[in-house]
Amino acid sequence: MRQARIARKTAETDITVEINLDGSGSYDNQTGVGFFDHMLDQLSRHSLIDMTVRAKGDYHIDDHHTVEDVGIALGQALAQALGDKKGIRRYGECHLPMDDTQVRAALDLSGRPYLVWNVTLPTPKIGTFDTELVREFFQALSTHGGITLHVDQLHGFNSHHIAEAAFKAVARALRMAVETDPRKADAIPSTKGAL
Ligand SMILES: [Mn+2]
Repeated sequence: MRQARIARKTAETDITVEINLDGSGSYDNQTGVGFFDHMLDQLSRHSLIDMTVRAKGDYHIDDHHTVEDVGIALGQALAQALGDKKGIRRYGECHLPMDDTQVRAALDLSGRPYLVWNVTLPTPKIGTFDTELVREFFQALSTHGGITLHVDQLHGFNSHHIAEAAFKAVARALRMAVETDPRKADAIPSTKGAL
């Protein structure tokens, strides 16, 4: 069963994450940060990874620790659920249009964290949400999931659309990468024999 549960408690945040890679995109995400819940819902819905996230954070400071630490826990959950990565496609990509915006995501479940982030959110806030936290989330996801992740904004001028297109593009790319390749379901997809 490609599932994982991560509980992570620090002086700043208290987080639990449950995922099922072979899900149907059902979700129940409650982080105390409304826009971030909306983004996590997109991540689940468009990756078809079932996702339950509960987070309590030090919101009296700001939302930074909560968003970053959910990224850490979700990355850890992905790595754990993938296990030895036998049979997966490994690579995923997507060009995701959303009205004025197009974002491209390309990723490799390589075990080698690397984030390339060519995304410019034109406003500092989306509602009460700090737009710089979008990058913080994907940095944490990449680092703790062992994901080489490239996200490029091809165009777009609306911050909500750009952020949402980034989450949806990564979701679609993840869906592709975690899927089983029926032509090679019994092998780890690397000539090194390990990922
Ligand atoms: Mn939206």
